[in-house]
Amino acid sequence: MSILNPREKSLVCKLVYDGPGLGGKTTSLRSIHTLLDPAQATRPVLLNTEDARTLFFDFVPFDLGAPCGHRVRIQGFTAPGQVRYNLTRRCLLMGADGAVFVADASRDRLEENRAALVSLRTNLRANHLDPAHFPLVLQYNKRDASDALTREELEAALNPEGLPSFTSSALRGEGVFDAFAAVVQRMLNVAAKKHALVVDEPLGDVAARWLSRLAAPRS
Ligand SMILES: Nc1nc2c(ncn2[C@@H]2O[C@H](COP(=O)(O)OP(=O)(O)OP(=O)(O)O)[C@@H](O)[C@H]2O)c(=O)[nH]1
Ligand SMILES: [Mg+2]
Repeated sequence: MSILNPREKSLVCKLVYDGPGLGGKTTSLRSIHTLLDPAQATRPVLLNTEDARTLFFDFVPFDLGAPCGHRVRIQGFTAPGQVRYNLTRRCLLMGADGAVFVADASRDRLEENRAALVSLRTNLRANHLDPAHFPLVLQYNKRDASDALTREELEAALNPEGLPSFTSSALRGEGVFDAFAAVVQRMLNVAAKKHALVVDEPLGDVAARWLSRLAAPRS
């Protein structure tokens, strides 16, 4: 759960990238890290198998500066996508403040996406987090794949709830940051409300604006 330290004026939130195996969670987190920390002052922690599949988790801390006078840090995690690591995914969601579901837009992965999304919601509930009110955004990755489903097909199959959704190619660094900014906005607004953090403008809105300015020169 988000931690507010009033003496240090800092807020720390936990963000988890979840989704089916090989969908592009690790690639997405690395792409955000490259944009937010081009000098690579912080090093991602990647706990992989030999063939670069996530084994436990990846971890990258993001420092979003001090919007509204409070230093905001995001602890970014990716879960291992392989079906057999469900218990690890469940544990990683403990105390999460937001999540990005990275779907694989490849046509033959639709059922795995569906199952992974159901599993994410089950794991949220197991952690006493209500999926209906939890800051969650969908990222339809691998839109560059030749057999990629269209945005409309993915929306119809995965998003009847109308959650915020974004198409992306993590490999090309496209769309990933938009999904990140959207989840950060929701997550920080919820956290600020929970901690009764009084600021002129919703904290998440200020952070999202700062993030979009940061991304602007690249688009
Ligand atoms: N074509 C294409 N390939 C991608 C994209 N994103 C990731 N990949 C590739 O897909 C493979 C898996 O990417 P990862 O980021 O390791 O996937 P993951 O979701 O972390 O996988 P697990 O850790 O096993 O759950 C790698 O070979 C990536 O280079 C994308 O947007 N387009
Ligand atoms: Mg991974």
